[in-house]
Amino acid sequence: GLRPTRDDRFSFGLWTVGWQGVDVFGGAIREPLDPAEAVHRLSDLGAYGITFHDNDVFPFGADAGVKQQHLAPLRRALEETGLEVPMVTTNLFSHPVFRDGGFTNNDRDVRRFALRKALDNIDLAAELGAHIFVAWGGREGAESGAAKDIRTALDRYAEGFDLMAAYVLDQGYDMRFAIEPKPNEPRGDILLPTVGHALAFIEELEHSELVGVNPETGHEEMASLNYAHGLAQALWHGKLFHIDLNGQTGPRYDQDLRFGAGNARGAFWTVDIVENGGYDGPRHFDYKPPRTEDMDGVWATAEACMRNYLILREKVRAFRADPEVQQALRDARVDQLAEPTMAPNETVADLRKESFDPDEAARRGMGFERLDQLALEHLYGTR
Ligand code: GLT
Ligand code: MN
Ligand code: MN
Ligand code: MN
Repeated sequence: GLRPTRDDRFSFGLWTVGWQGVDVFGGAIREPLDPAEAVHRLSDLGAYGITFHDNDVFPFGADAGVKQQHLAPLRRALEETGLEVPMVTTNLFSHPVFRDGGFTNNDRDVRRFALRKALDNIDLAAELGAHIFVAWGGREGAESGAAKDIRTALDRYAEGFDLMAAYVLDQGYDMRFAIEPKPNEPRGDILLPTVGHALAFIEELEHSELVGVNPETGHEEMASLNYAHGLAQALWHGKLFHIDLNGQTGPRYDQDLRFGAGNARGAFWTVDIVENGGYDGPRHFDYKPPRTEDMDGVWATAEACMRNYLILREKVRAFRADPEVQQALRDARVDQLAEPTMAPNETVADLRKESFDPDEAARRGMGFERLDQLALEHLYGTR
């Protein structure tokens, strides 16, 4: 059905429904949202979990006492609702000290401070039972040329992940890291701008097995990339540790629309790969309720994220179960792609002696458009 249940494993960042609407051109248009209230509301709507940055819950610079004061009502709300905290992340971008980033800041003191802040929050994440620690390095980047030596910055970035990974191993935490790529905004050019960049970076890390990616719909689409393809490649590498679902309309600023808005066709293929590609983590929404909305509008968007996911899940299931689609898939030779190009004991010599008529093969249409039209008709609701 279209009613979310806990088994659907929908989660939301506290910063999503809690976004006060501050943007480059204007200040807050909504009151601060109490994290405990967010937990209760999201629970009532059918979510199974919430995620947060340290400073979504307690203020920057809070000492141990102040931290606990802010954490107590959140813990109580989690207990009352049974909601989980599958993922936690650190804010290394809002405070002015992070104007040039955290782990890759040119200023060594700031880098050391950023590491301490992240490590403290890893402890909290472990305590709350989170198994994923997201790292969005939104301020790790540059607007200018010579100010940032990218190769050296990547050394420091890797040093940061190596330290955090060694720390979780040392503490015996069951925790993995998920790097969230983004091409730009707030920096002119952000380091690890796409899923592909992040995957390559991860392979250079000391504990690469503990590090994967957290791709966000809008961030890949800002780079004109195909989000579903990015998810598929991350899965292929065994690196899809977490996902940030939202909506985006092409390459422009980061819109963070509710999931299913924006590129609806992309959302269809996103749900298809998430459901059928072997991903078993939370269906996490990272979006921003538009500034036009009051709190009723905020809860309407949260509900819509889950509802749109479930609508698309039904459509994807119907598409995959449709006998005409199954025939069209065979006509498109999708099954042939699964067959290795070389048979088990074949050699290059076998390959060479085969006769082939390229002109005949070149006449075979692929039948992709008919297949794609069937998908669109499932999406548009005519099948
Ligand atoms: C910030 C960013 C998101 C990240 C969050 C995690 S914070 O809102 O725009 O894409 O996922 O740090
Ligand atoms: Mn995100
Ligand atoms: Mn975004
Ligand atoms: Mn965002």
